[in-house]
Amino acid sequence: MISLNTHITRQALQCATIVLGGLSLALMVIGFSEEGFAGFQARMLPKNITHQTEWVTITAQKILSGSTIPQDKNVIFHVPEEITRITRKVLFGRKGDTVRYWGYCFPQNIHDSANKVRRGFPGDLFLSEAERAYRRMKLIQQRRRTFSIFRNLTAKDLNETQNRLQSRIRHQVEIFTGGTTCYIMTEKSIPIGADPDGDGLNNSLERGYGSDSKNPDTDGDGILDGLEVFRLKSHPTKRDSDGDGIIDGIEDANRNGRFDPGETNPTEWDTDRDGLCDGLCKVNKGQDLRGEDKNLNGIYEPDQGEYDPRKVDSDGDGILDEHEVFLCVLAGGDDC
Ligand SMILES: [Ca+2]
Ligand SMILES: [Ca+2]
Ligand SMILES: [Ca+2]
Ligand SMILES: [Ca+2]
Repeated sequence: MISLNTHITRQALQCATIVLGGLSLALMVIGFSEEGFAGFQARMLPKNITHQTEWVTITAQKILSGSTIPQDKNVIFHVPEEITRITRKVLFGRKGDTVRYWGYCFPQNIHDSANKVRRGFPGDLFLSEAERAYRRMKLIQQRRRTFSIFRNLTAKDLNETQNRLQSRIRHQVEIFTGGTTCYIMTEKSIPIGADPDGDGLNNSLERGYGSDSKNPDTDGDGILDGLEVFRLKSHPTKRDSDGDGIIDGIEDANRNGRFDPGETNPTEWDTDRDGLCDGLCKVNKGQDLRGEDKNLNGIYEPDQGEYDPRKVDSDGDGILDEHEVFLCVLAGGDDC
């Protein structure tokens, strides 16, 4: 007799689920083609390799720690139970704007849903932004090809709405929930991962940037890791990304990840480009310290001998800030 412990049993069951998932998917892909979507998959892959595409499974555990979805493969992934909800954008590292990917998620009870849906297949589709844009472009081309005033002159043709040519494939999934099994195919590899600290940067990307996946603001500068990476394009692990002495969260005063009017640019050391850095920087091969907001507090204080890092001529006297510093040095000033 072979005695099985529960751990092995659970693993075997998990395996069986994956195999079954793959099988039902294969059946659906066939169903997909019969419904007239044969060209859809072919758009992502050259025809000669469509039928020999490898199947890959990304486990819930891998998504928790962060993983990569390989390109041009049939990928099945399991959204971990630990995830209550995660947006499509965060789950796939916001790559959808530039990368074409598409997929669908199986309903929790596949057999019930299969009975309810008579045509097509049960489940919800998702398309990346780039895939949607590509499909729109194809649709416009198709419409141009099929309509000709010399051939299509009946009242029916002329009154035809755009719907006739539109595919029935619609983007549906924007939120993924734990316990769901989904299929995805992507033209370029993309990061996939959970986002336990809710900073918008998934665990695969957090590993890549070296940021802390359990701390939403790794460098403690007041701006969330996700905002730094995707919006501000600053360093999530560096408090002063541009090295001008002023920390990112003081430059981006409202900490919304944008360089707004009235703020200094956290990713450019000389916001007004007058030759003096926003805060305090070493010049003359490190011999002198020069800058505008010298006490690095984000406030322009002229009585402290500061210049405004947002203006080339802080006091409006017609002499540019850099020249004022030059004159100050010439006069032998010790705090220029
Ligand atoms: Ca995160
Ligand atoms: Ca930060
Ligand atoms: Ca700075
Ligand atoms: Ca400046």
